[in-house]
Amino acid sequence: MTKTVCVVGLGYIGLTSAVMFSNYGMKVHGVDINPSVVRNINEKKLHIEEQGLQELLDRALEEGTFTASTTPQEADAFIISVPTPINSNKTANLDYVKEATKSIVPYVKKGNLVILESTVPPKTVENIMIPELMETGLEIGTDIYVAHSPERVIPGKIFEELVKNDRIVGGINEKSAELTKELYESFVQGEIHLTDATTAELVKVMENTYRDLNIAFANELSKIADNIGVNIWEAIQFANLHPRVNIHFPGPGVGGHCIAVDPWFLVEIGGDDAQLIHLSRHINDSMPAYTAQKTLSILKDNKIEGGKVAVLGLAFKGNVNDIRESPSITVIDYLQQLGLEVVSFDPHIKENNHETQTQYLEEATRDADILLFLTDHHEFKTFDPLTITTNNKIVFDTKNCLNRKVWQNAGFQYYLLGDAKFI
Ligand code: SAJ
Repeated sequence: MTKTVCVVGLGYIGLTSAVMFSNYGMKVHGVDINPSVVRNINEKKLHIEEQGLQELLDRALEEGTFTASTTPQEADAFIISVPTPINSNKTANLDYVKEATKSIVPYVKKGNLVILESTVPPKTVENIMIPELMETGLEIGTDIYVAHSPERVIPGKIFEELVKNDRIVGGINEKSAELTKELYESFVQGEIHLTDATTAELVKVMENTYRDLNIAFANELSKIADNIGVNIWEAIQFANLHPRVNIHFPGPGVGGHCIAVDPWFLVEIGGDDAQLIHLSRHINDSMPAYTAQKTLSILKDNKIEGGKVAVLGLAFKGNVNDIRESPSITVIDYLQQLGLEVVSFDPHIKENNHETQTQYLEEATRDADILLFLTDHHEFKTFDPLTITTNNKIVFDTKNCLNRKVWQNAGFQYYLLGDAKFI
């Protein structure tokens, strides 16, 4: 039975998994190449926002079941959980996976298990990790075991989903998969399904690509609805009453480090066979420009030339403080290119990450000609429009997160993305 775990990469997935293992009977050592991340963690300061994380980290540090540093340590199992971004030409950047694997080589001993958690293009375990692990001089598959155990958790509900979700575990051989299952069973209550590493890699990328395609469909529908006088949100809700239909929802774009990135892995390896996936990426990437253009049209419709936009929401989605690949940033760029002045506010992002950002709602809205909601944070849903001072009373809701009646009763003109009554 595995007793010690070394987790490489202390981001959303690495850190949350590390504190779970350390609260469920393992002794865990976490590694991050960024010394300030390590320093903060050791001082119980979080660099990421996730419900329940602070308590679990505090307990693990106090009980001594979790330590963190910038270098790996010997352990029974190694878990690699590092970013897998895309390069500017949309090809997968697997440098972090390669470097992280290299970094554990001096510490890997006979009988150890090495698990990749990061989302990767199919064949990464085989083509990138295995050659690095061969440097240990140990026999792969008999001396050391290797598996892919992709995470499936949604930011905002990570701890609930880490426990409850089923997991797909792919080993380079049966023993590798079995050992990985045994390790995760310490806290996973969902079923753990075993397969080979390449299948597990493909399954994970397929899941996120499914969501990207579905959202692209919703975004395309929202553009059609804008032109024909239909509220797409209502239409999708009705369509989803069909027992075999589950259309996702439109918005100002698709962000985050997963859904907007992983489909490119399939485009890269699929080439001409991945046309639908490729097109969906383009549709979703077209939404920030579309949103900016609609904002300008609304202003023009109200006889406002130029004007100031208060952008509400910088995070890539509601109730997180993560701005990676956030469509809000791209929307702001387009708004500025269209000659509009922008001030932005996000109650979840406590440090100014963007030149337009203010920490004060009042400062963002005071002289605004339009309030542009780009993220469905719960704080926004409960805003009382009567308490908001603006220059013009116009609101554009791109996430269907506001109560139309409440805003209209407060004297605002309410516009909804994907609602033709629009303009
Ligand atoms: N979005 C829409 N319309 C929707 C749903 C989402 O426009 O109907 C947008 C969001 O606003 C956001 C983006 O899509 O900008 C992505 O958000 P998300 O909530 O769909 O996904 P992530 O990136 O937070 O998490 C996804 C999850 N994958 C799936 O649901 C298949 C999660 O389970 C994965 O673990 C995670 O990717 C990951 O790490 O791969």
